[in-house]
Amino acid sequence: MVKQLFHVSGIMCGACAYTIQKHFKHLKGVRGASVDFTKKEVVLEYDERKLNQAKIIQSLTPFGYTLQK
Ligand SMILES: [Cu+2]
Repeated sequence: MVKQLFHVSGIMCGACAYTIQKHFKHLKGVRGASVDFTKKEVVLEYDERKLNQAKIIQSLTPFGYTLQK
């Protein structure tokens, strides 16, 4: 299990945070997601055998948010 912090660009408010959190909760391999829109950060706990950074970043692109390490 890996715990990693990403910076999120495009996140503006609580609704964005909710959307992102909901998305990650349903993404296979993610165990935990906590989003802080004031800091524009998301901390993810995920199974590195099922997911990697590239997949995580890609998964959020259709929602209009960009993740950066
Ligand atoms: Cu928003």
